[in-house]
Amino acid sequence: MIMHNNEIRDILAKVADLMEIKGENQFRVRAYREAARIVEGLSEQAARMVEEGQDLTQYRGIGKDMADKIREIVESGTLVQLKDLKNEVPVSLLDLMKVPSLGPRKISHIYKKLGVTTLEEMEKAAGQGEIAQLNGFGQKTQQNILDSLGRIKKKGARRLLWSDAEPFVRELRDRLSGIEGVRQVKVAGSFRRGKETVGDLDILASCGPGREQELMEAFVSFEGVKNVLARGKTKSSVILRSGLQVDLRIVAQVSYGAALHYFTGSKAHNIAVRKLGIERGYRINEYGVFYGEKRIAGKTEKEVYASVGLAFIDPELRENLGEIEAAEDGRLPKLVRRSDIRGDLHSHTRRTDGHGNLREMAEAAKALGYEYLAITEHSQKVAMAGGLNEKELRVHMENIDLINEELKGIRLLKGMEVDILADGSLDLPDSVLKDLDLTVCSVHYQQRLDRKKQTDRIIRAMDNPNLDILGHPTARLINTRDPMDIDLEKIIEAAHQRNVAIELNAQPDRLDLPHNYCKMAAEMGVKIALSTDAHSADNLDLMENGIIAARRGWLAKADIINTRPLPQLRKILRRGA
Ligand code: DGT
Ligand code: CA
Ligand code: CA
Ligand code: ZN
Repeated sequence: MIMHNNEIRDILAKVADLMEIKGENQFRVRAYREAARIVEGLSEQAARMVEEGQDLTQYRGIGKDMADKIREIVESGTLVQLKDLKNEVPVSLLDLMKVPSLGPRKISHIYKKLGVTTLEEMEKAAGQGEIAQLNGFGQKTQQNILDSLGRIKKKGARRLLWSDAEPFVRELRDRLSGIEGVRQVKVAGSFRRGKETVGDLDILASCGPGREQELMEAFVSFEGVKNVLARGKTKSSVILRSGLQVDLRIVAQVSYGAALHYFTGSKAHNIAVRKLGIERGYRINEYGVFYGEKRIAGKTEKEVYASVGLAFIDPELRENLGEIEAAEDGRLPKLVRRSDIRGDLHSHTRRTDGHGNLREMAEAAKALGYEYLAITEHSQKVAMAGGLNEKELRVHMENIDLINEELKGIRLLKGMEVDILADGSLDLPDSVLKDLDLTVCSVHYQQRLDRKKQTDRIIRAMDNPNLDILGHPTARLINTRDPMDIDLEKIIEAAHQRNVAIELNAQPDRLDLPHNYCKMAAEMGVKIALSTDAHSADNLDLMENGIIAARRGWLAKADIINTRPLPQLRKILRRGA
């Protein structure tokens, strides 16, 4: 199994973190971080490029040295430099990076002053008030650290983001399908349901008679396997290098549908379906649907559902959150598909914190078959990213006009990601906002206001008719930052009254609006903007990821504004009204 881009990224990022903790030159640290970012965003496999002898320095931000490092990672699975760093800096310090308010510099400071090297020692130091005493820390930071530690402990092991599991799934599926005699290979479990994070992977295979042993043998001996937890005739479990557990089950073809249904879950959904079976006198398990000793269904999932009088339910809906009732009443949504999407409504270029220029972004959007792409740079409040003031925005708008004159078959929309300030006002004057095609308005600062203040702040922002789309509404970062404390139901209601659309941000660690609220919004008639928030041309591909999240949120084509042709989209954005 070749190194995935995400694995290479993790090693580069680890080196950057350890170097920074150690206090090495900022420029060198940044080079590793930049390389990590680029590798993550590549649409091709870096490992394959290395094998084919392609030149990685073709990517801006990867120099000759860094290309050599990446080759070393691909060829040896690690970096000598990483091993050296681990000898110089306690590697347990990297665990402290899970605390959102702690970056490498703060960690280094705490380590040097207090000798703290583990989460436990950190908890002790914070509990005894030692952190607050340090220069530049204070009570508030100390409390944040304690809160985060509590959360980390509660959550236990980190779950892998869906998009980080995806390359492993693709590779395992390809390899297993390629084995002679193998008939079906599907990944079930939370991955198939498109859950934001997955605990482990559950693969189901079927094969011709007598082929089982060969298949199991091939599975447990992949070079990406770190250790084998169990090896049996019909079930084996392994841990991959990345720490991800994978279970492979071989099932008979007559049972394949029943097994796929059972192991896709969720458990709550299975229980509800089984109950419907019991009402009809059926027994439903992973082997099939049985009436007495007679198997009445099980080859396909469709058969299993049909046996209890239901239409096929898309895996993304199987959480027992109303899908059974909807199937009974014949009102399951026709879920949105990738091909329904006609454009992207949130993107950044290198004018602020993105990495492509206007033309590159436009060409990439065109290559995806889009009709339009909104360029939405940050506003002035986000100084770190070089956010634009009114005058700079005017110049940027002119640049977009110029590019639009030359472009064929794709239209750049003049947008802006405008900060929602603490009092609910927008970061740029209406005089310029009204001249844009659309705005995405988001909270980036002061995310810890109390529930009422935060909710009021957002609703006040929506009072401004120049707010078209509420951006990443909860500001959560999956695995690293909790959602803001807000009354989302009230906000969705307010969006409905004001005819504001809400974003479903497709960044893999955002997926914000969360799925249960997508469903709520759609039920209230609030429209969703499904956007990638792309910071590079490659990033526009994250729409695939967004589609899965949208489907988990019960969204149909009609619920999403960027399924509309441009003239209709303009009408929906109130500016067109
Ligand atoms: P994960 O791995 O934590 O992200 O979540 P899942 O949903 O993949 O859960 P997992 O891997 O423990 O099990 C896969 C599926 O197998 C699960 O979604 C439903 C089914 N399953 C597992 N245990 C049970 C059970 O005790 N009862 C029923 N009805 N189904 C089960
Ligand atoms: Ca699983
Ligand atoms: Ca499992
Ligand atoms: Zn943002």
